[in-house]
Amino acid sequence: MEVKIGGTTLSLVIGDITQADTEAIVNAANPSLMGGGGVDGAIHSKGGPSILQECKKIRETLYPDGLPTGEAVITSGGNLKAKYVIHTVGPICDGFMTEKEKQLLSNAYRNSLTLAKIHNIKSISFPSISTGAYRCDKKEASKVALQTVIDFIKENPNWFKEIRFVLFTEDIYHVYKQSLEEILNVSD
Ligand code: AR6
Repeated sequence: MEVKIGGTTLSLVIGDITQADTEAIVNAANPSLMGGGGVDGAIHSKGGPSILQECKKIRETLYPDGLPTGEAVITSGGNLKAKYVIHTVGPICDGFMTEKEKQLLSNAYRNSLTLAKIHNIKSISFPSISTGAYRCDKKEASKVALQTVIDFIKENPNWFKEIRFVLFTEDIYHVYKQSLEEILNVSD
């Protein structure tokens, strides 16, 4: 599914984010920035050891206590097609999301987009942050993700050429598609 908002294409696709050909991809990391399972594991394994090296540098300099939830940092993309990886940390939930968890998830998307803009990045792919190991309700997380991205596009018209959600399964793709249709109908 694809919609145009101002000069930006917002697209939803089913796939593996490590294959994405956007300038940047976003990693659903944890505060250690030392890798893990899910998207994080896939990005480090396909991207190669240089990404971890850069993450270690970031821990030594900017964030000795770990990357706080909702914040974002950038490394190169190593062997990936994407030139950059933006690492962010979503909230850990227990199913349905509290207002605080929604705010933290929104911060993770917004801070990733802001960092991309600072680095002159015009196309970016996101996974569905916090809906795997971090167990946030998929429907609620999809609404927060999409609304945050749409608000950013409206505040920064014509900055991004494409913002893409690369969703790993058909199930999560359909959750995002339904949420996007609901958000667009309401705002029409
Ligand atoms: N491409 C796109 N989406 C993927 C891929 C992939 N290659 N692999 C998994 N997903 P998760 P979280 C989907 O657990 O919930 C890690 O261990 C997956 O199906 O990767 O934010 C980190 O180190 C799900 O829909 O991220 C952290 O400790 C979504 O990506 C923790 O997990 C997010 O699942 C972060 O948990």
